[in-house]
Amino acid sequence: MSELIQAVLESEEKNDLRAFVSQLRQQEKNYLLRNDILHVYSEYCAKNEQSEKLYTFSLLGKLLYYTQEIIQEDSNFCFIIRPHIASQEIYRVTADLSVEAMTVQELLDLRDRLVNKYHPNEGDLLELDFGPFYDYTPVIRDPKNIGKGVQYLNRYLSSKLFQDPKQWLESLFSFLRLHQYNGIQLLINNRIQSQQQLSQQVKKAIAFVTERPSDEPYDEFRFQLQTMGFEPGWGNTAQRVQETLNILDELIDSPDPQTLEAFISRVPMIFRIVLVSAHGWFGQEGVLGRPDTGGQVVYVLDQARNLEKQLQEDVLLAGLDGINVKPKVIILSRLIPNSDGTLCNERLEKVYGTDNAWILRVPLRDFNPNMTQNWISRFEFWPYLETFAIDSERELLAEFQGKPDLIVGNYTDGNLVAFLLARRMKVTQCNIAHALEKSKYLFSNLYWQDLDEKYHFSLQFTADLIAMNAANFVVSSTYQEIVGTPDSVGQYESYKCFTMPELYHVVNGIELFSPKFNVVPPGVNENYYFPYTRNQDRVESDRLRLDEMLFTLEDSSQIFGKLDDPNKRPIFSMARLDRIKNLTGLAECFGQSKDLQEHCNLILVAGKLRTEESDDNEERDEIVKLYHIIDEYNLHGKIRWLGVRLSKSDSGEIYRVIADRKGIFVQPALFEAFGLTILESMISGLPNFATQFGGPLEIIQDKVNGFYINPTNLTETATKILDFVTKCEQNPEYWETVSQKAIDRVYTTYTWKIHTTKLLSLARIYGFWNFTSKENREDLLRYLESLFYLIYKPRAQQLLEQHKYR
Ligand code: UDP
Ligand code: LCN
Repeated sequence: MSELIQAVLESEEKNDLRAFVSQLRQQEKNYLLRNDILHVYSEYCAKNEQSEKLYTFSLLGKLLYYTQEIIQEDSNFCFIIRPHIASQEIYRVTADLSVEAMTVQELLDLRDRLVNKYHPNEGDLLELDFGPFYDYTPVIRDPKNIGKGVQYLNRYLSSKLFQDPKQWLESLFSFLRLHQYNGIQLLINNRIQSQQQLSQQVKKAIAFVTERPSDEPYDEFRFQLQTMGFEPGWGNTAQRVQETLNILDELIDSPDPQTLEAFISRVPMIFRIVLVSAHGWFGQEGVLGRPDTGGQVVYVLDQARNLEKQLQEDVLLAGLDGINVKPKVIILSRLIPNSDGTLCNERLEKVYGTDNAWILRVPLRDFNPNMTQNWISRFEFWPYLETFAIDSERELLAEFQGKPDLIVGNYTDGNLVAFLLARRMKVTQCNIAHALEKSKYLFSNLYWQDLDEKYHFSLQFTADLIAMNAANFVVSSTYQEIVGTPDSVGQYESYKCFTMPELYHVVNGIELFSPKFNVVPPGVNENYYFPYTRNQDRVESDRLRLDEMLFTLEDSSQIFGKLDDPNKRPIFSMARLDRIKNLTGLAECFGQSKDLQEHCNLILVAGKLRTEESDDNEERDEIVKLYHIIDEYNLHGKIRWLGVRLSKSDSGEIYRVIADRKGIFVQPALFEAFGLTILESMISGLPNFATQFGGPLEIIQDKVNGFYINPTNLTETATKILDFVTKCEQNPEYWETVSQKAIDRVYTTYTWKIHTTKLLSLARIYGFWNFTSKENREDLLRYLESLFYLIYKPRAQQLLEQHKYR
């Protein structure tokens, strides 16, 4: 990119750069983000005769397209350029247009100066740098392969196997001896004493099983195999055992990535899984739509169910049912004594539709009953996590009668608990962010001190850094969650380099090219969410009841608004009432477009109707704002706002009822990490108009199976919806086509079966890697522990002090 700046300077466009910089100088803001930069540039271009050419095709246009931020200090400008995904270059451009590269440290100092928090005379600030810990681990080279960690790792491991077969086969042999279930030895016993013997015995065993009828059950030849050195775990029939042994034989002879993956994926090593979803409300009924409780709960419950199912299938196939292997999945959450009619005060609750998946709730220690007996916002939860982890460890050991094989954290708090548990129990740790708040709240790090009273981001971002670096592997729902798009920074990427003024500087917060990152999107629960056309699976009385609730029922306790004409096409949205979800933005967009109101009604399902029922700041603000918009644009008669908490089956049927009326779903979030409502509504057959900021950009293919909207551009959004609606009025088949494509998209790409198969395969391969690699993570983990004890914990204790007086 320096070349691009150079090219601008050496071309005729140097004068444009000079004029643009002088225009920048007239801006009120001295910190411009990409949108601001493009805005100033388009204003600049508009004055030019060849404005279009200058904006789109010039060298300067290209340079500014890649510029994420411009910071003005005195007469100089700092350009932060992102020439490629996951890369950053920083330049100082002076008044006379000389350009020099700046270091990350200089940039962070500059940002501190901008908020008057730069105090060099008081000594240096703590600088966090995780770079050195990744120096001795493999890294992906091409950014397009970021998020395909396991593929890379398999290639890396099998090439090692190839280069130094003796050492690696030794490791493989030791790894195979490791596995047990409740004290019962699996795979190989001590009749096989060396790696050479293993490869001889494998050939013998193959010859033995090949002679047997392919469908002969394992139990009938178990003892013969045992005398050859093989224990349960190879397969449930002669054929399956033969296949598994063949794969191992091939791996020993000529290792390649596919064979390695195929073999490790069959190793029976995961039977007990913990999914940590620490903050409340975690339950199966009556929790969705409350603050903090949305997709994560849905995701974790579905994941638990499907993991159990997959583990059960794996156990059967591996021939382990004969020795009574019973997989168990525990969702670990907090117990909330004052549970407001939910089951969040119950210690143990079985997950519906499973044999052995449970929600285990562990109470917070009673520091101040006002806090610990009640729901606490996720932003206030930090002081309780360490003791929660200590108490949970005890309970988990008792419930499992031993250690788990995998700990999956969810969201910052769950990930930190997963780190503490994994460290104590020496178990593989997986991170799932769901949403990283750092990129959700603009300037959340730069102004952390101003926001700390409400959000405590200093704790959250420190916890994020600890957990994401500690994790053996990270599961993300989209590629852009890790490294964004060509023009926007990814959520994990935003942890790469940032300042927390007066607290610390992060010069390298995470290695985005590490193979620990894996994109594994979630699915939808197909029992509840399915196409509206599947009439045989729908319950007519529910359909009628929900149709009435959505469009005509008068019940002011939970429904606001009476429609003048309930038969207009419904524009539907459902979300928690937090600011980022931006339901108020959708109401405003609808309010500003008389045309849209002509053709459609707006139907919102959104948690609550009254501020006095809410104990969440953002939720209260949003409620007030929504009423204000309804009045301001006089939307009475055109909008229904349902403050209901739906059961799972009702929430599925609601989308279908909207689809019966050929409605559409709008997801107007200012940023959406992934967006389960998009999958739910698509599989139900609803054409979607979803935010272009975040995950929906990967779920939907624009104008094929849905549409992108820019929710900050109300006029454009209204026009897009109106165009679609008019097109459907002229040609009803258009709605059907988009609807069918939306359904197909989910079935082909977003299923829990795909998710769990991949997740378990990751858990096994990363487990194997940890075992075989001589990589010593202890130094990294010690560094992270220091952060935890020296930064996180004292701050958490300060917050606890404040909580004592609430
Ligand atoms: N949901 C619900 N009732 C509501 C609001 C949301 O049942 O009033 C459900 C919705 O069906 C979806 C989840 O909560 O399953 C929201 O997940 P999403 O990923 O869309 O957003 P999040 O709330 O996690 O940010
Ligand atoms: C949190 C969010 O904000 C959503 O975008 C996701 O869909 C949900 O978690 C599940 O991962």
